[in-house]
Amino acid sequence: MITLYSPLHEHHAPAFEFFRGQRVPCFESPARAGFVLNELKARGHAIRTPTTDSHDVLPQIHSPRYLAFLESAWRQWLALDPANAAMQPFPSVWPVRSLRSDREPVNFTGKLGLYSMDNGSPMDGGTWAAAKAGADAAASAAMLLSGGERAVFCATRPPGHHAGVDFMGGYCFLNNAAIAAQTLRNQGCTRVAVLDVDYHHGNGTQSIFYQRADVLFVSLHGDPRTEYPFYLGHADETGEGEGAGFNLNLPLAAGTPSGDWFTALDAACARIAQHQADALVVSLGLDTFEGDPISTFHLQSGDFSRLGERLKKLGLPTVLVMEGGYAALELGVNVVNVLEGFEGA
Ligand code: Q9C
Ligand code: ZN
Repeated sequence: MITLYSPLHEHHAPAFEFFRGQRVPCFESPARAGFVLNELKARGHAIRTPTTDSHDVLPQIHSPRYLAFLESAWRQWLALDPANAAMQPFPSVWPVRSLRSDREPVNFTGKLGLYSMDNGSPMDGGTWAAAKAGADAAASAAMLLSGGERAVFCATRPPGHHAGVDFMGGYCFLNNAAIAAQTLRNQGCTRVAVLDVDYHHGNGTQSIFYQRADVLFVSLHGDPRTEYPFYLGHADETGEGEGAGFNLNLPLAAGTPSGDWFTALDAACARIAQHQADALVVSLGLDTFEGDPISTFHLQSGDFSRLGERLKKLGLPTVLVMEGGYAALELGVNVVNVLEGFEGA
């Protein structure tokens, strides 16, 4: 299967994030995509640069004021003080319950909090270009499917599934999976399914499609009672309005054994088959891996081949978009195992 890759991701390389109150090197690093690229090349996979501009689909997923902020955030940060070039902006105040989010503050910190769900999404001068290149890859993959391609993988970073209509979060800025799904709809697919297998619930993707019946969202993930993002991803979230019945969450306890994970995957696939989708978008997080430094599931590298085989059996044109996965050394093997499992099935 074709992989879409843009080297622009390298420019998104913030130095640190906060972890247990300490500054630590970012888990979500350029090296992640480097290991994926190396493994793809070593195992003979075709790699192409994205060709479709996501400019027109972006405002179908994200709000104009959020896009305007994201595109100009680094310029605004530097305008405060040229010395900020060597610093990272982090939000420190958020419009939680009883505070207003309809008025955009003039103050940069005020805007950053308005457009963030956490303080865990470090930015630098290359963040917009990298995120936009990822969105372009997602749109390009959808276009390749409408041109008859069976499956396309987007080797994207930063990831996207925590980003909502008007906020960043969990290392995510633009929701690549949602952009792929919407592009498929624009290209004439009547029904699309998004399957999110990242360790963390895809709160952004769920919220974007929560009131829509045309895009089914199905996710298996660590139970939000104990796992990030904590405030979404429960089993009783089933969609609302037109979207009632078109959202399925399968939360799993921290530490869930791989056998139970694959049982949940079967339930997810059964719901997708029932949707009679024209196409599938997979939010491919690899942080379900045993060796992941911030997650608690136990998938082995060989299990990712089995995941690829199971996805293939859905029999749908498929876009796979890379999400999380922080055991960087093993990330390439785990990703390519999914792709080859899919191809071999
Ligand atoms: N600064 C994805 O896998 N952050 N995002 C933990 C706190 C939450 C993971 C560190 C993990 C987000 C796409
Ligand atoms: Zn994740």
